[in-house]
Amino acid sequence: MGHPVEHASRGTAGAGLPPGQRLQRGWPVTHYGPVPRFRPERWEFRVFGATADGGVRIWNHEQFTALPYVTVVADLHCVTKFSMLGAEWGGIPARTVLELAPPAPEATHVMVWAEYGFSSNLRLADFAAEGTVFATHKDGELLTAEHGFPVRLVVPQLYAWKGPKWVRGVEYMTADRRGFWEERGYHNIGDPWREQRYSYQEGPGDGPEL
Ligand SMILES: Nc1nc2c(c(=O)[nH]1)N[C@H]1C(S)=C(S)[C@@H](COP(=O)(O)O)O[C@H]1N2
Ligand SMILES: [Mo]
Repeated sequence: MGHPVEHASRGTAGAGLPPGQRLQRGWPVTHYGPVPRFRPERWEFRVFGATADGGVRIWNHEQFTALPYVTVVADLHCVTKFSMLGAEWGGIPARTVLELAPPAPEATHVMVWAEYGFSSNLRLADFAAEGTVFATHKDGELLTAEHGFPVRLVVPQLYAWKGPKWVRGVEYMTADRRGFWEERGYHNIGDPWREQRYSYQEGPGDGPEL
């Protein structure tokens, strides 16, 4: 892999299946729209919005993938009710992005942006959780195109739609705003242990008005 492993973290693996989920054999491909083509010379990872210094931070592919590499063992829970347990994700911790391109003190949420305008919103605390990782690898192998190469987000404690494949950047936000699926009927928070699948289940304070 060419990267030293800085530390391994447990993510949320080992906790079993959240309510209503069933185990899936293998690793299905689930997403909306086409698989984007990776163009290394045009690819960049952009951190923008409510940054601490008001600026924009950009890494090209070589720079981004040279950031410290960690592994996280975490389960993947799709809201359509299948789960994949015990994957070892390798990549760059979201915390590293927060350290190198810090948000303004007023930032409360992030929008993670992917190719074709796909997005998902997260509370800053979920983004900053120890297991949240911009994965480049799974089980020691580079991600394939359909699974998000070159970079996908893994947020172990939330449903998998909260982890965009083909990530291109992060927007720091001073108020919550809904991402792609959060605008289209899925829950704004998406905690699988509380079965927060659909927006009609949201309580006061769970998300912005629809
Ligand atoms: N860019 C993008 N990322 C996405 C999606 C998508 O539609 N577009 N779907 C999400 C959903 S609903 C799931 S379950 C996982 C599936 O990841 P996999 O195809 O690697 O199993 O990707 C997530 N990331
Ligand atoms: Mo999903």
